Amino acid sequence: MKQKCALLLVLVSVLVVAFGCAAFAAEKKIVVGFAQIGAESDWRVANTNSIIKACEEAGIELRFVDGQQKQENQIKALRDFITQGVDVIGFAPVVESGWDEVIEEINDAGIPLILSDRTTDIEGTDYYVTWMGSNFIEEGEKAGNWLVEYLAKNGRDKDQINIVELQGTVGSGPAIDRKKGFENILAKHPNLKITQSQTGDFTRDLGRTVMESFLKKGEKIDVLYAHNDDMALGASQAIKEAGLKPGSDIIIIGVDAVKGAFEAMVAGEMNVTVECSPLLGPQFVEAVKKIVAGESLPKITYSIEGVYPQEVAKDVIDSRQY
Ligand code: GZL
Repeated sequence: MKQKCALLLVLVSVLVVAFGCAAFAAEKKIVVGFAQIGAESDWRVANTNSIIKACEEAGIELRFVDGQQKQENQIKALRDFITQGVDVIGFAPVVESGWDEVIEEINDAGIPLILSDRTTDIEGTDYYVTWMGSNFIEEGEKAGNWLVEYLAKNGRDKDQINIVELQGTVGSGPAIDRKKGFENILAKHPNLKITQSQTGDFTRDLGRTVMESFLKKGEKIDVLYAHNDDMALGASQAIKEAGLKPGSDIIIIGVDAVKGAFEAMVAGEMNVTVECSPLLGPQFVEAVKKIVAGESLPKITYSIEGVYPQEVAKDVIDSRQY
């Protein structure tokens, strides 16, 4: 009899422990490390908010690091995530090069990597599970095509057009490819020339300072092509301070489609913005869940994006989410 009681006790204890572990396993939170570029623009802030909100809603523990636009800060964050043994790493590389060593460490640690927004120049695609973001070459081409159509509509398609360009962060994917895409279009229109080009590092302040230097040269400027709206809006400040009207004396082209660009277009101070969606949070969380569940994912997912010229700004501004 005693033996039967002892056996029963052991059986019950085993069952309690088993259920306890199962319950614990079922409740174990997914832990994600995200190495963000910084908070350099309205786009980036909207991107961060989207990722944080989506992780909160999904009950995912997000360990978020703001790299302050410095590669060394992002590399340190990535190494910390490896040490912490997070389940998944999310990463938006501030520039394309200089990641080989830390990416190898992530791969050696067996932690799945999601590239968000930007990419690296590392060969092949085996080092990450999936990348989500925009086709920056296409965005540059959309900007160029809009300019060609706008000039034709205004009877200026035969004019000699001088363009100044505010580039994004030197060495970043969007800066390299938005320039490439825009120049693909200019190659077909020899009367459209980039006469001055310099980085404004995607920030409003530097956009304004560099535009001041462009204006000080005293050369004719017909168009500003800015790789993001923040630099376009900063540059418009400099244009106004020089006694000129942004949006009419100088055509203003931006990228991102942030709220500030729509406000400027409604005021007649900007002509077009090419959309680049920062709202990657839901997509990012879906990818994390699929990785943890062992499901397969596409290597690349491009955001679906439009072009918003001044004439539609008033009608759509209230529906914009960022
Ligand atoms: C583009 C993103 C760029 C935005 C800028 O996907 O990487 O970085 O265009 C931001 O506003 O700073």
